Amino acid sequence: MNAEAVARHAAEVDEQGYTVVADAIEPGLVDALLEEVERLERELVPIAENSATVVKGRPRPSLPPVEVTEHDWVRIDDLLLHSALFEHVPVQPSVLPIVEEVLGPGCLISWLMTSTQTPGAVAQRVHADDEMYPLPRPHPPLLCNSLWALVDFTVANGATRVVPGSHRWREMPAPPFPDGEPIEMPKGSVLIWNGSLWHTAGANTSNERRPAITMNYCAGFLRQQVNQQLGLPRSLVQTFEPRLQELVGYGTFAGKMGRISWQSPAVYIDEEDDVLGDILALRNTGEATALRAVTASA
Ligand SMILES: O=C(O)CCC(=O)C(=O)O
Repeated sequence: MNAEAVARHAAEVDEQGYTVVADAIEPGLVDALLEEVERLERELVPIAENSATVVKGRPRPSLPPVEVTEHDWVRIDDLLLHSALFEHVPVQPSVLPIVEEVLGPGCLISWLMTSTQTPGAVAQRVHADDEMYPLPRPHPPLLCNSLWALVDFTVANGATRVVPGSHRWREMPAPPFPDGEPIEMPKGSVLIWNGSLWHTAGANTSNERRPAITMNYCAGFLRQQVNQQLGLPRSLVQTFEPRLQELVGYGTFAGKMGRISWQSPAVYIDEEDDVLGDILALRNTGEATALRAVTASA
């Protein structure tokens, strides 16, 4: 995407709170992602549920199996953990530059998951993704979400609905909730919005599923909603391209935030052993000495 298009989309996010990038994703990748999402929905063990949500991921034998057909909204979290194919998502050249323009270059992956409205799914509560941040609104962009349409989004199948301009409101989303405007868009399009924008997944009144991927980024000075450093084994992160390693958190913000012993965590990615072992050994020696001193003086 050229600089002019990036600036135009970022300006739309600034002005109306959202933008749509048509034909953002190459058709072969969209089809492969769709296939992979469907495979995971078949193969992963559900680990958490509530009345309308199934979140799937790591097996938890203690939880009873959940029939997907009982539910109308299926989500799979931590997609980087589940398949190498999803590594294309956070670094997508038609999306990431727009997000970087909105949040700044040090932005991070906050979450990467599926959002599938199955037939009969009710609408979500109208919400803003940044509701949990205890800051007066409006505020500078903290989150920027991108929703990837893996099929055509229509009013009938539950296209995302947005409330234009609401990212500039002082109020938190509260009843009576506005209906919002449906964003109908062809398969392969990506809807990008400021995390303060009021929005919702629409009700799916069709007979077709509405699968999507939600790739959410946060500003580099914020805590990521999903813990990407503990949630992704280092042996897996070692295989990521450098930009993806940064996006999951192996870098610093403003040269300082996120550091380890005054270095970027990036320097530790490829170490097989505990690179902090030497420091730990010194700590243990120091502790033993200090303990002896305490015992002697007691
Ligand atoms: O799936 C959608 O249309 C929207 C999802 C969403 O709003 C969310 O996850 O916060």
